[in-house]
Amino acid sequence: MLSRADVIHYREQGWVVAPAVAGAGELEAMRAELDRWIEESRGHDANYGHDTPDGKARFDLEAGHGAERPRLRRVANPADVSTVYRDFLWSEKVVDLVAQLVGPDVKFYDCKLNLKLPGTDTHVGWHQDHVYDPHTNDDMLAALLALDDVSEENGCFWVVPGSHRERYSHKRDGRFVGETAPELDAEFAHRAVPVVCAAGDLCLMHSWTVHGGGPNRSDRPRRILICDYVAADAWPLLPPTVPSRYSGRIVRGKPSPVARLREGEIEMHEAYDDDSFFGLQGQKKTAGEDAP
Ligand SMILES: O=C(O)CCC(=O)C(=O)O
Repeated sequence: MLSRADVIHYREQGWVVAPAVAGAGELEAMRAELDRWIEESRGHDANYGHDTPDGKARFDLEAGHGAERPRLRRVANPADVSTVYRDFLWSEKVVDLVAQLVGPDVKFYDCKLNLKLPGTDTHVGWHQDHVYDPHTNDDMLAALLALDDVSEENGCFWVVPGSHRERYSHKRDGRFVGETAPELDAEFAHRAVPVVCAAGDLCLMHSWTVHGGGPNRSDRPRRILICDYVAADAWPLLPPTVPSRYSGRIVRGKPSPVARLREGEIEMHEAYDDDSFFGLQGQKKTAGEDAP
């Protein structure tokens, strides 16, 4: 359960960390599954796993990836292909936390594993998740589970407190680029705080909170599981950017026969071809492609 102070922190700052949500056994099982995928990636020289609802690759590789030095950076919707992930993300203890912030009725939307393995350059540009998957209202959040101890050294993500009340364009020259304008980088870097977590901690972050992060400069992996949940009465305004076979599934409470509308404007974007948001944000350094 989140305390009253935790809920206030989320409402005021746009994020909060619930400690020790995943137990040692769950972490071990999730890491073992992921280790198997990293091993499997050694046999591929380009993004692979097109058994997804939109045909995009489930397994996204950074440039420089090879059998000797695997650089898997993203797995789209691990819950679609692994009961270990599905069981955790739909567990009562997790959806109850989510429900305290967007509930009582909650839908699963999508999930992904974001990896910053030692020696990779993976970084994440400043962005707001809601822009990727606009909904009729703002009761939507990302739950980010640390699979490793996460610090500034191994590339923790950074959040901009209070930015969930702000709106920024994620377009450049009219084209969706999935990150805010470079002129804002210094301001966000100044305002942002690092989300330092122990393995098993779960950060709950509002879908409008500006966040991003730098590369892993350590010799330790930084692996996180990210899951988007929405209130049952929040309906998508665009097709999901990372569609899951379970997108829209009720994981707590009951379905809503209505869409609740929030007054205001939301920037809409065109569909993009990249397998993951790393490519969209300009990190074209995907295995099998030339770096820009
Ligand atoms: O991997 C990270 O550090 C953050 C990922 C992220 O911002 C996202 O997937 O929206």
